[in-house]
Amino acid sequence: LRTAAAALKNPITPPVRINHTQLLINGKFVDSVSGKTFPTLDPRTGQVIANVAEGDAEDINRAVAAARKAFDEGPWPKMTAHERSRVLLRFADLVDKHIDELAALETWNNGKPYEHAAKIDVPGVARLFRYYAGWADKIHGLTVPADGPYNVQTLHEPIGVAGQIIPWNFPLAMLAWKIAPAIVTGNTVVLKPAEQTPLTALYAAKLLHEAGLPPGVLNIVPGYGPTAGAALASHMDVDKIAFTGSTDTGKIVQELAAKSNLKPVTLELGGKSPFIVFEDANIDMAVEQAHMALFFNQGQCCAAGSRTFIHEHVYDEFLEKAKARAQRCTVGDPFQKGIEQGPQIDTEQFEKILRYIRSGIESNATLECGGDRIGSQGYYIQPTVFSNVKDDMLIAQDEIFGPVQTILKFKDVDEVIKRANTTRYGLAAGVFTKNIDTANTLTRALRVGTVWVNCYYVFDVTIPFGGYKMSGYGREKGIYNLHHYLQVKAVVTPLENPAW
Ligand code: TXE
Repeated sequence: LRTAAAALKNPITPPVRINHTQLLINGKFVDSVSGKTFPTLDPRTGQVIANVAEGDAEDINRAVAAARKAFDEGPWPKMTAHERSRVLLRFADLVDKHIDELAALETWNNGKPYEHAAKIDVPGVARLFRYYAGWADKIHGLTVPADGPYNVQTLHEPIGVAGQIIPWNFPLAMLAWKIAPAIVTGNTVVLKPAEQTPLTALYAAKLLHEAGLPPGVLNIVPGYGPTAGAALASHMDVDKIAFTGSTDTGKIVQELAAKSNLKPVTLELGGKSPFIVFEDANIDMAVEQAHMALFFNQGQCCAAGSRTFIHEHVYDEFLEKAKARAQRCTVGDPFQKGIEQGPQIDTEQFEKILRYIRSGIESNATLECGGDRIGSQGYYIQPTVFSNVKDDMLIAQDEIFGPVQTILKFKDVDEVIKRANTTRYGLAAGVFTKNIDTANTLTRALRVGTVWVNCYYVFDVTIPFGGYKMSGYGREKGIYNLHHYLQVKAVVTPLENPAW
C-alpha cells in the first residue's frame, strides 16, 4: 500500500477532453438562467476538473416546458414505434464508437477503474438501449371480454413528461436505465444527474441527439438536489418521477410529488443486503463472490452484499480467505491497468465511511485489515474487513457505501433467515449452498427484490431490479420498467348501433 500511495501523488492524465459543461435544453447546450456554475471534481485529487452550468428551479421550468411541448406537439410520441426504435439503435452504435471517451470521462468524474467503465458500464448502456429498442413495436393493449354488446380495448399510452433524478455511483448506467424505457414508449424526459457526476450525462445526451432524437425529448439539467431536484419532483407539469438515491431523499421526493400534482413515483433506494454462505458451499467461490459483492465499485453499490453471514462451521476458513483476498485487492489510480479499486466519490462519502470504520472499532468488532485512508490526497480508502460483527452494531445496520466488509456468524437456516430479514431494507441477497432445499427455502423467505443463488451482481438487462420495504418500489430493466412509463386507457364502443 505504501507503493500505491506514492503512485497516487502523480495522477495519470485522462485521455479525453471535456466538451460539454452547459445544460442541454430543447436540443441546445445553454447556460443556466442565473449564469451560475458549480465545480465538478476529480476524486483522485479533489481538484476541479470543470465548471458546469448550475441549473435550478428556473432552468427546470425551461426544461419541463421544452419536454411538454415535445410531448404535446410531437413528433416523438406520434412517430411510429419503428422510427423511435431506430433512434435508440443508432445511439447504441454511437456508444460503441465512442466507448473510449465515455469510459475515460466516467472514470475521471467518478473514480471507478477505467477497465470497469470500458468493459462493464459503457457496453451495458449500448446493450440496454438495444434491448429497449426491440420493445418499441411490441407494446400493445388487449381486447377485453366485457359483459354486454361492447367492443372493449385497452390502449397503452405514454404517460407524458418524465422527471428523472439519478445518483453518482453509476452515472451512465443509471442514466440508461432511466432514459431508455421512458423514451422508447414515447415519453419525453427531464433528467437531473447527480451534482458529483454531470459530465457523461451531457456527453451521452449529445450522442442521442446525433442519433436523431428530436429537440425537447431529452433535457439534462445538472444541479443540486434541494434546488434543481426538488423543483423537478414538485413540478406541476411533470407526469411521473423516477428516483435512485438514498432512502431519506426518496422520502422527500415522494412527499414533493404528493404535495404537487400527485405524480406517480418509482424509487430505487439504499440497501443492506445479506450475503449468506452455508457450510456446504464452495468456499473459495463464495469468498471471491463475497469480495466482489462488497468491494466492486469501491463499495458504492445499492445492492452491495454488505452483511456477510457465514455458517459457524466454515466461519474461520472463510474469514482467513476473505481477509487475504481483501489484502490482495489492488487499489490505485483508476486509469492504471489492473486496478480493482479507485477513490471514493467525494469528501462527504469518504468521511462517512471513515466514521463507520471508527464506529465498528468502538463497538468492538474485530478489525481484520484496512481501516484507514491511503495517501494524503483524493479519497482512497484501504479495503477493510471486520469480523465478530453483531446485528445491533451500526456497521451491520446502516448502508456504509464503501469498501468495508462486515462478517457475521450464524448457526442454522431459521436463524439466518430471521436475521437477514431484520433490516429496514430489502434490495437483494446472495445465497451460497449446494443444497436445493436450502436454496428454495431461502429464495422464498427473504424479503428482497433479487436473490442471487451461487452468484452475485448478475445484472442482465432482462432481469427486473428493485426493492422491497425501504429500498423503494417499482422495477427497472426488463419488461417491468415499461409499465411505469405507460398509461392504460380503456376504450368502450357498443357493438350494435346505439339509438342516436
Ligand atoms: O444521496 P442523495 P447522496 C446512499 C448511500 C450514500 C447516501 C448519500 O448510502 O452514502 O445515499 O448519498 C438528488 N430533492 N445512496 O447524498 O441525496 C441528488 O442531487 C430532489 C444510495 O449522494 O439521495 C442526486 O441527484 N433530489 C444510492 C440524487 O438525489 C434530491 C446511490 C441522489 O442523492 C434532493 C447514491 C432533494 N431534496 C447514494 N436531495 C443507490 N440507491 O444506489 C438530493 N437529491
